[in-house]
Order: sequence, then C-alpha cells, then structure tokens
Amino acid sequence: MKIMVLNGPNLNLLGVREPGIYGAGSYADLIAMLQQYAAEQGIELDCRQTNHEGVLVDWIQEAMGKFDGIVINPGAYTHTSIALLDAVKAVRVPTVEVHISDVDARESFRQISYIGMACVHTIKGHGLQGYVEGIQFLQKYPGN
Ligand code: CA2
Repeated sequence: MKIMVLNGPNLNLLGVREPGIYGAGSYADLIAMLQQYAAEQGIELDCRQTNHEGVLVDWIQEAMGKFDGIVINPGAYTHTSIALLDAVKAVRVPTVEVHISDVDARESFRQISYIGMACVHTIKGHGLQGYVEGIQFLQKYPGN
C-alpha cells in the first residue's frame, strides 16, 4: 500500500513557534513517527511539504493511479483553495484531511474547509497523532 502525506504552508515550522496551538513536535519528528508506523505496517509513505498551492495541486495529480490514498494537511489553503478541492475531486484518490488543532474551536474563518468537501474523512484537533489516524482510516478504506 502506498500513501502520500502532504503538508502545506508553514507546517515546516512545527515545534519552532506556537507550541500552545500545534504542540512541541517538529516537522522532522512528525515524519519520523509516521515512517516508523508505516514500516511496522508494511506501508510505503511518501511525505512532502510545500508552501506553494500549485505545488500541492501538482502532487495531488501525481498521486492519481500511483497511490492508494492521500493524507493532507493543507494548512491555511484549507480555508481558501477551490483549486485543491478540484484537484482532490478530479483524481479520485481517497483523501483524508488532517488538522493538528481543533479548527472548529478557533477563528470563524478556520471553520470553512473547501478541500474537505471532496475528502473521505476529516480529523481535527488530535495533534500529530491525527496523521496516524488518517493513515489508519485509509488502511481500512474499502478497496485498500
Ligand atoms: O491545525 C492545523 O493543522 C492547521 O491546518 C494549521 C494551519 C492553519 O492555517 C489551519 O487553520 C489549521 C497553520 C499551519 C501553521 O503551522 C505553524 C506551525 C508552527 C508555527 C507556526 C505555524
């Protein structure tokens, strides 16, 4: 099983700032934890981070026909990007949206997710563990 894990803008700064909201774990810690889980489960993970919306669109398209699922934290593009929504709709690769923080308990502008309208599942407020839960959801997803 092959899963693409995508992180959007500023998530490379995890652990560096705002630990009260996003926790103390760094981006490197997150990837190490996910790769360890994947190795235990025999899953192939491809983990990528970018600050650029179009790069996320390119990567989602790349997953088509090559990956069994996508776990994505689109960062702030969650709340603005119809391009990401269209990409997930187009590729028909089961996609789980993950947010480290509980976006529903924050500013009202964080309570809209465009990409979420095309995702098979959304996980919010479970910290870095939410990414593992996203992979687990895809492991159980019909057809996988
Ligand atoms: O809770 C999440 O995972 C978010 O997707 C994170 C985004 C935010 O815009 C979304 O509303 C919710 C922001 C990521 C910024 O990450 C940072 C991490 C450490 C320090 C500064 C920013």
